[in-house]
Amino acid sequence: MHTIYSEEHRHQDGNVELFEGKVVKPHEIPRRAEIVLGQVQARGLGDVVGPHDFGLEPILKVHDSGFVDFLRSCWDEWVQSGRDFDALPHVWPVPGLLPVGMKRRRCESIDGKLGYYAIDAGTPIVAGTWRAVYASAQVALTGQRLVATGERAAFALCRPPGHHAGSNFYGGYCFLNNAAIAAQAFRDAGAKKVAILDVDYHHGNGTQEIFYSRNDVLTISIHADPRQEFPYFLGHADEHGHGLGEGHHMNLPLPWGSAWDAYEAALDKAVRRITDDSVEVLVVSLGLDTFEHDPISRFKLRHEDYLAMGRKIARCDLPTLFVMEGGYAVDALGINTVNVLEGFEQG
Ligand code: SP5
Ligand code: ZN
Repeated sequence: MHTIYSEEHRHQDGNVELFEGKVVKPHEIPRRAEIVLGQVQARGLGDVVGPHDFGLEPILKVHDSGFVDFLRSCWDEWVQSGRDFDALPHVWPVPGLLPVGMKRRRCESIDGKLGYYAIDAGTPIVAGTWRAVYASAQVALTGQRLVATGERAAFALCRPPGHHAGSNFYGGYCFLNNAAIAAQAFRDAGAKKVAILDVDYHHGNGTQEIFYSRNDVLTISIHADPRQEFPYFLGHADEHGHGLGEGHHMNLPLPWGSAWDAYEAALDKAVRRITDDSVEVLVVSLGLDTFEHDPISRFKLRHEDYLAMGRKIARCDLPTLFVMEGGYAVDALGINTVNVLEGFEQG
């Protein structure tokens, strides 16, 4: 299968992340994408191609225009306010900070805007963030085009990742929701029903939010239980969709320490839900932070489990776009990623 890759990702290179009470070097670093690209080439997965530029239009079908404007102008506003280090939020409009009965208001101050749009303080915005984020979305859209025009599968080597970003918020190292943008593009290219299967260790809260009230995009996430793990406030087993979307969302939370046996049972449920529906195309949010040696996660998947994961995803028997998400055991990230993709091609 083709891999879509852009070097623009290197412009997202933050200095700091607030992590477990400390200011640490970011886990989400440029070397992640370079390691994956290296494995794709070393194992001869297929040609590597650059992205086309589809512009802002397909992004604005998923994301609020005020939010996109904020991502584009944030760094300049931050610098104009006299700062020269990473832009991070430090105060949030929780309900008690609003007058009773009033909606939260977007503040003119850049600090207010950061708190308005960010869900966490782990996701630094730097000078090159928008460049990298825009290219990452175009990488996903280019993969979408390849699959929509007849390829069985494609691998969008997106960085930064996307699944924590919602229609009007960013965080969890994510800014624009690449998988959601691609899924919407499949709809706009004529697919009647699209499924997004999210196998990242963390719940795909942004993807859930974007499609929660819709019945044309089935969203399924297998992840660490939010009662224990980031993003904490969403991703529980009893969230099934709302209104028209009722029954078109599925969360499969698993406890810390889960290994392949428990994971495989959840993946079987997800595959059954997809094959029971009239889904025409599959988008996989491919996070590899379920790995046993991931530094920020607590699942126990091993190298060989990713081959089995790819074979199982192939059982859906659908045109499939893989979109890169998380995975922070950087030295193993390429092996685990390409294992899924090779497993899929064998399956
Ligand atoms: C795309 C993606 O994988 N984003 C992950 C963002 C996670 N950031 C917060 C991590 C907080 C980890 N705290 C560990 C507590 C339990 N081990
Ligand atoms: Zn993750």
